[in-house]
This record gives sequence, structure tokens and C-alpha cells, in this order.
Amino acid sequence: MTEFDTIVDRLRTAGKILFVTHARPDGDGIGSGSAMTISALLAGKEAMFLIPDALPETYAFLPPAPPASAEDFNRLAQWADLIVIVDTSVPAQLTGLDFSAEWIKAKTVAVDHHVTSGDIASVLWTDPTASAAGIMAGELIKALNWPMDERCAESLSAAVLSDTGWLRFSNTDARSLRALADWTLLGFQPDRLYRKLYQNDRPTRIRLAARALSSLELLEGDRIAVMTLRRQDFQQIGASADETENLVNEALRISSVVIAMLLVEQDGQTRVSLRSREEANVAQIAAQFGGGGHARAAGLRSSDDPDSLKTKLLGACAAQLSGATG
Ligand SMILES: [Mn+2]
Repeated sequence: MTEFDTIVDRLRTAGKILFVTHARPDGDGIGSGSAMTISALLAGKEAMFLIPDALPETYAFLPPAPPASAEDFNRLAQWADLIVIVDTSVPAQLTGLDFSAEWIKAKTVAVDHHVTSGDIASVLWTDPTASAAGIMAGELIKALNWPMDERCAESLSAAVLSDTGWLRFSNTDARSLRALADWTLLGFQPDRLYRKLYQNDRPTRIRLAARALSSLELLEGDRIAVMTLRRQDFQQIGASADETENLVNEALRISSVVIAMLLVEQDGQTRVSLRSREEANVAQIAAQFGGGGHARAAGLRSSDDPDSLKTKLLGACAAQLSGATG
């Protein structure tokens, strides 16, 4: 029996199911977990969804009920017949949840499309060829013959569209498009989802973006882009600190830019978001300043003011670009 069949079997026989996704949850984790919870409930199961971090406001409409949090984990782990982890299989991404006990591992299965996995579940179905965990969740629901309504279809679509960058990334494939076609037949409407996710900003967010863009500096032969938002920008506009999300990516629209940097002055500190293309590893730069992240996306915080921190960071970026480190 394949891992897929085993997980289908476990889902079919379980009465109480706890679905879990990773910390710093994204559209795929939230969409997959929400869809499976909705479908399990429609199939007459008792089902709960747990997210170890706060649910971002943008995705709050996806889960059928407010998700449980890390403090609920031990109680829900005892309650559940089956725990299903979606969109990760690495303990480090499940902050605050302890899967090390044998009795928990025995009732846990994981459904993931990432290459790295850890010792966390009794059954692990990984498929790195799947564009999103949402594809895998959809295939499980289909194999189970569980009901799927419009909300379930929307959650699955949100998962796949999120991880494929709305079908722009290289992982966009026929399997994703076929699945989206099926979900569209169930009532999923792309324009409505797009509106809810991306055309739902407060005016302050656009005013903040305008400030960030007008602060743009291009350095090192236009290969490094720096944007800076200062305390007074937030005060004058009335914007909040979380409205800077994704702003740093705007600078990558410039073809010459290899490293993009957004410095945000906040609560007497400077918060920095870093993005890069293949030629540079911003995780290495962030690590030099006590931060962290991935090669293409990283971040850090410092007690330095934006201007002196910028000077230091530019030195580290220039060293990266000269090929000192890979
Ligand atoms: Mn994913």
C-alpha cells in the first residue's frame, strides 16, 4: 500500500481529525488545512484546524471557524484519532507543537510537497512535484469521495494560486490547471478570490507604498535597490507597521536589481526585509546581522538607525555581489 493509500485509509476510519499547518502560515498552508477541515465536516467527521501562529487577516475568510492555537495542541492531540500535518513535515516549522512523544507520532500523518522532511509522523506522503499542498489535499478529498462545496473549492484554489504565484511561477503545471478547472466547476470564482486577497487594502497601504517607492535608491550599478520608511512616514499617513508586507518585492521589477532591501524604522528599531535573485544569498547577509531566512528572502532587526544600518548592509551586499561568498 502506498503512503497515499494509507493516509486515505486513516482519514476514512478516523472520527475526530485535527488538521495542522506550519508557523508563519501562507495561502497554501491555510488553504489546504481549511479545505480538508471543511470537507471532513461535510463528510460527517469531527474536525479541527490548528495553526501555531496568528492567522493573517488577509486569509481570515478561509477557515470554517477560527483556528485553534499552539496552547490547544496537547488537549486536541489527546482528543483526535488522527492528526494531519499539511504543507510541512519539519518539526522546526511547527513552533510550539511537540510531536516527539511516540503516542502523538503514531496518530500523525503528514502531507507535504517540500523536499526536506523530519521524523514527525507515522506516515509521510511527500510529493515535491506537486505545485502546492493544496493539490495533494484535493487528491485526498477526491479519493475519499468526501463532499466538496464552493468554500472548500475556494480554499483549495487559494492554496494552489498562492504557491504558483497565480500561475506565474515555474511550478505551474497541467495537474494544477486541471485541478483548478474542477474547482471552478464547483463554483470557485477566481475574480472574487483575487478581489478578497489583493484588492482589499486600506488607502494607507497605497500611500505607504508611494512613500517607499519615492525613497528608492539604486546603488552598485543599479544592482542594489534600497527603500526606506521612517517613523514620520507612518505617523503622517496613519499607516500601521504590518502594511509594509511585500513592498520590498516592488524593487525586483527593475531588471538590473539583484538585491532589494526595505528598511523600516519602528519602535526605536530598524526592521529590514531582503530579497534577491539567484546571484545573491540574502540569508548569509541577514545572518551577519543576527537575522535569518532563505537564500532569496530574509530579514533582520537592529537597534541602529536606518541610515547607519544601511551603510553597514550595503557593505555586506557589495561583498556578496563581488562573489566573496556564494
Ligand atoms: Mn506550500
